[in-house]
Amino acid sequence: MFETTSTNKQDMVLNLVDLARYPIDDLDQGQGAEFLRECQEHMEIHGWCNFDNFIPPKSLEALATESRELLPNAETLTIKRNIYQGKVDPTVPEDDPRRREYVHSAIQLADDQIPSETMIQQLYKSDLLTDFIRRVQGKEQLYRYGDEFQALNIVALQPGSWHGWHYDVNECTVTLLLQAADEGGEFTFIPDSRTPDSENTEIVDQFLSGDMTHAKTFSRGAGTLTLFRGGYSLHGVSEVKGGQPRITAILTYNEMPGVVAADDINIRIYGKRVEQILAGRSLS
Ligand SMILES: O=C(O)CCC(=O)C(=O)O
Ligand SMILES: [Fe+2]
Repeated sequence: MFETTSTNKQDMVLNLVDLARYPIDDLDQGQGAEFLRECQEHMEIHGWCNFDNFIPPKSLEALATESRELLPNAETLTIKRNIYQGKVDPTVPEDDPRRREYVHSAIQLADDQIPSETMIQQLYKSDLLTDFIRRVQGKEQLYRYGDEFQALNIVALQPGSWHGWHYDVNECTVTLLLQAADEGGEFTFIPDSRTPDSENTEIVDQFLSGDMTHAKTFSRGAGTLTLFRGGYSLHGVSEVKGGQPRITAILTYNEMPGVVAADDINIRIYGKRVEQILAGRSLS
């Protein structure tokens, strides 16, 4: 097990990440600076970066076991939403696939269900990791999302489940695959399918009608860290097949500090449990 007591508290990146291959603890000189430059260039050109074995097998096992042990406390959420996770543009025709609601089920731990002493929570809280992501995403400032439910989530998709197509509400989401599906469960996306001002509707419509020509997918083994612009890249996960769930940690970031989601959005995502927490607060 890894030492996480307060007397020996160090950035969890130093315990878990393959720093020989991904020197994110030393990005200002030599190999680290070269690595950062390559990542920035890749992000700029392709709109994503994929780091396989970012968490190498010896530390992944502990991290995956931790999540498997926490997941029995999670609820199964049924999430129904259109790709924008909000109101549909009224100018879009009635039969447009962009109006459709996509439904999926996931076993999901919200941030407040992931104790602060867990390795995954400490990895998320790592300033080295946040700063690496900030620099690859080319941001002046980047903060871990301030929302008490959404900041870090662990999501398990059971065989037969998928993750419906959507844009994230946040621009910047990072995923860490903790347990791969035996088959299927592929992260699938259209890099930069929209900008703050417009959307490539032709490609999006094609994708939603099942034509995957412009979709990007890559095989990701457990331990892979993926950066992309989730708020601007339509994405989801194909159906999980085989005998075991696909487990992923979702790490969210924001350019502004302390941003939180609206209560109704959190109730829509997390259901009754969060509704009760919020109702209890408004009474006191
Ligand atoms: O599990 C994944 O790879 C992606 C999940 C996702 O898109 C999300 O939680 O918003
Ligand atoms: Fe997403």
